[in-house]
Order: sequence, then structure tokens, then C-alpha cells
Amino acid sequence: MNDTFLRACRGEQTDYTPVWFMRQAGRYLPEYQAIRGKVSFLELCKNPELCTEVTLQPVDIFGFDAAILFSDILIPMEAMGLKLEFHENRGPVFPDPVRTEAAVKQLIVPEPEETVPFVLETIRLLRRALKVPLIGFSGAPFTLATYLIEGGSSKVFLETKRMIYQEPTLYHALLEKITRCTSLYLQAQARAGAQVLQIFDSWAGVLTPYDFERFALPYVQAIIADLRQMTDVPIIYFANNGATLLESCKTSGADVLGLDWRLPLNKAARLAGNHILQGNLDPIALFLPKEELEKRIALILAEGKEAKGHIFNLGHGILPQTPPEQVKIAVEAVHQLSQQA
Ligand code: 1CP
Repeated sequence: MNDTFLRACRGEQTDYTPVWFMRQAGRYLPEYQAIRGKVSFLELCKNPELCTEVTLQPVDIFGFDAAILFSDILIPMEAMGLKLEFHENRGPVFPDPVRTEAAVKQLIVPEPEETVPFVLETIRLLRRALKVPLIGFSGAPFTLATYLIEGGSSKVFLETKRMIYQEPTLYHALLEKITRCTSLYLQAQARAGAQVLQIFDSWAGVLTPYDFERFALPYVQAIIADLRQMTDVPIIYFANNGATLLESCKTSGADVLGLDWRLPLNKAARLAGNHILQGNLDPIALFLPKEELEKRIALILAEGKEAKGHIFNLGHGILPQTPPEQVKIAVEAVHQLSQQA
């Protein structure tokens, strides 16, 4: 068992800097495309054997130090009673957006073992197959709410912010339900065997720091406080585009803070205090020539030394256009350069 990543999450010394990439299983891999050619995305998410296979692919091919459960942040939202579709090239769609009191009342807080048994079964299968730690995950309530309120992806988040500003009571009622659902969902993942949990707040960065502290962070704090009651698995909180939110994020309760590429790790370390940092290579830096890519990686490793601990990652998910051989170069560079240092 390679427990380097787990040790780094706990703030222990490691022989080298562990590395994994957000969205490391997925469309940039021909091995993933081969499976997706046969089943839809939702069918894939609900098939534990196939989910296990695509989770293992990047770990086997590139030697990542952690695996992340293959699923999607919106799977438990479907379990709340919503219709969810994935449209080719458009991403997730909720045909009936949640914008009224009646719609919020209709949502159920699902029992994970009953409604998403395939996720928990995937975790159990993976724990038997893996030689590196397994990361479970969820979306953060604010990020999840944007999909429900907008009816899918968004650029300006007008409907979400309109609800926050004009109907804060309704917004709070919705977020409370999503928070309860997410809390149970992550607890079930820990019980099934997830060894680390990451909360993705992909759209946190669209909020002002003032609104983030009132309308996003408290729900994350509640989930983490619930988790701390029942498990000691390390918790990673990733607030994307969150350089201006970092000081607030210190109070999330997470052990590790994920960072995008907009702030160097050494500066982040000064703001983040006693936290381990995860990040923060620009995903498009994977398109650099080998030597340049290695230079960027060396720089991030050097900057990361100023943090309490460092886990190497991208600053956001890997892009589908990324050449797999560049991923190989990056993982090897992190391992080698961090050993020398
Ligand atoms: O066509 C396909 O094969 C579907 C593409 C795809 C994949 C491979 C989607 C649709 N989701 C996923 C897997 C996925 N999603 C993982 C797998 C595990 C891994 O990391 O290897 C994870 C962790 C997620 C999480 C996720 N889904 C996030 C948070 C992370 C992030 O990138 O910010 C978000 C925002 C989603 C929503 C989503 N699901 C899929 C798409 C295309 C999107 C984003 C749409 C948008 O931009 O709003």
C-alpha cells in the first residue's frame, strides 16, 4: 500500500510530494473513451464494475498517488428527486429548475444506501483493487445549488444570485436540504471505505467574499462538522477561483485547502496558516514543451515548501484535449523533482 498521499493529508513527512489530478479519469484518456463509446455517462456512473475500471485507468497508466472515485457531483442531486440529463457537448441539464418554495418542498433528503447504492458499491470494489488511497467526493452546497437553480451550467449565475438577493429565505431552505443530503452522502462514502473526502466548490469564486461567507461557507462548515463527529478521514476543500476567499476558507474545518493557479503557493501559504495546500498547476500548462513544463512543476514544488504540507495537483480539472503523454511527464517530474529537493 502506497500511503504517501494519506500521510501528506495528515501533515506527516513524506519521501516525495504525492500527486493526483482533478478529473484524472475521463475524456482525455482513449481507454475511458472506449468505455464511454458503449454506455451513456449516466449509465457509466451507475455501473460499479465500469466505474471501478475507469477509476483505476489513470492510476495504472500514470502512477498517481491517489485514486478518485468515478462519479459526478450531481448524482446525489438526482437522488433528491430531480430529473437529470447529460447532453453531449452541453453538460448537465436539470429540465425542471428549482426556483420556488413548492419545488424546494418537493425535494427529498435521500438515504444514500437506498438511492445511490452503486456509488457505495464502487467504493467497496475499489478498496479491494487499489494500492493507493481512495478519495471520495461531493460538490459543495453552493456549487450544487447553482446547477439546480440555473437548470444546468451557467456563466453569470443570474438566477442563483437573484435568489440569494431577493429570496434569501428560499435560498436558505434549498441550501439546507442540499447540505443535509451532502452530509449523509459523504458520511456514507466514509463508511463504505473512502479514505479522504474532497468537497468541490467549483463556482465559489463567482461570489464576493462577503456573500461567500454568508451564502456558501456556512454550509460547508456544517458538513465538515458532521463528518468530524463520525470519522477522522482527512477532508479537502477546493474553492475554485478562490484566491480572494482563502482567508475565509481557513474556517471551513478542512485539513487541506485546494488552490487554483491564480495565486502562487508560497503566497497562499502565508494566508492559509496551518493548512496543507493542494495544487496548483494551470491545467493548460500540460500543453507546454517538456522542459518548460518541468520548470513550472519545479517552481510549484519550491513554492509549496513554504506551506505546512503540499499535495501536487492541477488548479482545476484536466481538459479533455490534454495529450496523455504529457500527464506521464508531469507525474514523473513531480516524483523525481520532489525527491531530489
Ligand atoms: O461525456 C462524458 O464522459 C461526461 C463528462 C464528465 C465526466 C468524465 C462529467 C459531466 N463528469 C465527469 C466525471 C467527474 N465529475 C468526476 C470524476 C472523477 C475524476 O475526477 O476523475 C468528478 C470528480 C466530477 C466532478 C464534477 N462534475 C464537478 C466538480 C469538479 C470540477 O471540475 O469543477 C463539476 C462542476 C461537475 C459537473 C459536470 N459534470 C459533467 C460536466 C461536463 C460538468 C461541468 C459542466 C459545467 O461546466 O458546468
